[in-house]
Amino acid sequence: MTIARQVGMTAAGMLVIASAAMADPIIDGTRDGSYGSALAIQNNQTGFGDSNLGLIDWANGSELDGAYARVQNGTLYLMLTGNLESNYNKLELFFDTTAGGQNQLRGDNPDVDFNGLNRMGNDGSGNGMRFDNGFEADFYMTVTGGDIGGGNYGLFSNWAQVLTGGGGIGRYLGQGGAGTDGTLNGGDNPDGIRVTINNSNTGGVDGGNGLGNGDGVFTGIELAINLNAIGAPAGSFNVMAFINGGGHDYLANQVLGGLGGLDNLGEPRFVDFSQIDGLQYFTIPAPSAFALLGLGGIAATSRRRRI
Ligand SMILES: [Ca+2]
Ligand SMILES: [Ca+2]
Ligand SMILES: [Ca+2]
Ligand SMILES: [Ca+2]
Repeated sequence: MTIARQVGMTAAGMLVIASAAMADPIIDGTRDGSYGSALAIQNNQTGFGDSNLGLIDWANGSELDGAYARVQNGTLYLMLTGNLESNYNKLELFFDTTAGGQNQLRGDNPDVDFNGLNRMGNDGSGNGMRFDNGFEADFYMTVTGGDIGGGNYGLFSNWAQVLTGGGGIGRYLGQGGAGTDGTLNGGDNPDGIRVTINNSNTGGVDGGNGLGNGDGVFTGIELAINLNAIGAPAGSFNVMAFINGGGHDYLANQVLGGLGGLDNLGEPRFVDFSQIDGLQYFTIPAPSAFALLGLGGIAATSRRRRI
């Protein structure tokens, strides 16, 4: 009887572990245990304000403390811990998922978010933000939030192709909010991309332009991106994330991977990440790595079991 009960409990425990490993992260702005270890941790203090409000929606500073991801069931779940100041500062995301793309941003990309993508690109004089060597962006997303009137907070997101020869299509994905399931309304969002924010972090890096440590933060911006919206990558791919000013016009020192103790970078068109030490992007493992090797979920479950 005792042995049977122990066997039964063991089987039940294994089922719990299996389901925890397989469960999709919940889009709510809080980092799920199933994300596992960080893919990038911030190493730079923030020059865009160290938020101390502790509110789910409003924040008085921006920082990117860490990047966490899972690829599961055809979806990239991406968790960027930190804050996005609710003054319409921007989170910028670039995805290098397929062959070709742009290592230096052109000036004739799709007009999204008040032409914000092209605000970082070539103004006709041959400038334009330049990525690390080998990073050739294929897709772009941006997220922003602030007062939509009456003291209410709104979150907004846009998406665009970044084609080798420019042009292509862009979309306003819609409006969401803080602490939601990420649903975006009123836009053109055929792949059902979801994004939300929990802006309540008061830890992570502090204010300044020296070295910082963004480890141990559990809230921020969380996205669910159908892989079809970013070129349906079958293998590993690279992502970079940074904070930009309200007009996509002033690059913060909040970049993942980090800058290693630099001041805000300023005019995006003059920024050249290949000239900044370290890799200002991070790598998302292939979907098969999450499914077969148990990256993230099983490791996190194992840690919990040992405690
Ligand atoms: Ca979550
Ligand atoms: Ca590419
Ligand atoms: Ca902070
Ligand atoms: Ca670099």
